[in-house]
Amino acid sequence: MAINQPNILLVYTGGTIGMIKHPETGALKSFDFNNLLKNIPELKLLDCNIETISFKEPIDSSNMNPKYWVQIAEIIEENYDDFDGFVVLHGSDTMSYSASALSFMFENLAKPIIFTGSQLPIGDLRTDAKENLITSIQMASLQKGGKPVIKEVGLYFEYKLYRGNRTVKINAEHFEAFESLNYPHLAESGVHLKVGYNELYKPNTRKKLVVHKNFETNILLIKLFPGISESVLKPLFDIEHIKGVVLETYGAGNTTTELWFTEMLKATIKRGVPIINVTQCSGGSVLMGQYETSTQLKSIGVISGKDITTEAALAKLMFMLGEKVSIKTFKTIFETSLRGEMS
Ligand code: ASN
Repeated sequence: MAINQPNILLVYTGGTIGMIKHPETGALKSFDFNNLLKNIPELKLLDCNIETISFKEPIDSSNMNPKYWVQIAEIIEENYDDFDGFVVLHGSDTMSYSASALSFMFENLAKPIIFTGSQLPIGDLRTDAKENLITSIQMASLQKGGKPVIKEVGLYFEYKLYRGNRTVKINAEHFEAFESLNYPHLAESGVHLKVGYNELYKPNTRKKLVVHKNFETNILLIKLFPGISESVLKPLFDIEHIKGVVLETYGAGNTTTELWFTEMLKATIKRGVPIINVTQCSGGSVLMGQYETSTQLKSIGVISGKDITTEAALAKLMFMLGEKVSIKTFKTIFETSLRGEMS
């Protein structure tokens, strides 16, 4: 390894970036990591030392789950002291969920963990994979006074670095596949790499890194729609082992005021099951009490997700339930920003 150059660990989990087309069906399928590296000789030109670790069996990120999150986190944890930054190659479909989850897992993170991937495989002539990968490595290598510039979980795609837990996948075709509507991007790649120093997360770096690995997956995500019925919804809320609910509501956190609905939520909260209110809108915030159609939610103790994304709300709920946060403090802690995921 060349000295005085940042050491970067590349973690390959799968995703389109490393896929090839099945010769008969034409469907994209994960391929091995060496194939991916062969396609980017440019990596040798970067001013950093790169080492790589791959999932034994790379996955399409639609198969992502908390067990894999722990696998990614353990790879990073085991190598934390030996590297200055980490780049996680991941399918774009669930990248925002994973980036959110990892942000909660790594408390007092003092180094960059940058998620990236691509819309076209690395072997494709018009691929977006090269730029995404190369610039992600450069972002992870950025240093000031011998210390990493980025000390959080980021997501880099199509010339922009975002805070991972603020992103959503907004397009299945465009190279610009992600957006962060409630928080500005952290950096931009043009002729120069432009870093928004004011936007970067500033953790307490004197505190020791703690890696949390427990997630509760017995939760519900319910998206409201006009006509949603008691007969369908009630049995779901009555499931005994449901530990938490994310409710995707209208606008600024509004719902139907029909009595059955409010009573159902009230009974669920009484059972000690937290209900999180997030908006279906891509941008903006929940503000319970702004309309009559959300006042009832506030009074029964529904938790405000404020301007959190659904992806980050799910990860935060699974994480906090996994950490066995007491029901007494659950609301206060959920409504507090833990990793810059809400304003
Ligand atoms: N299905 C792929 C995945 O998420 C999509 C991609 O990476 N662009 O693994």
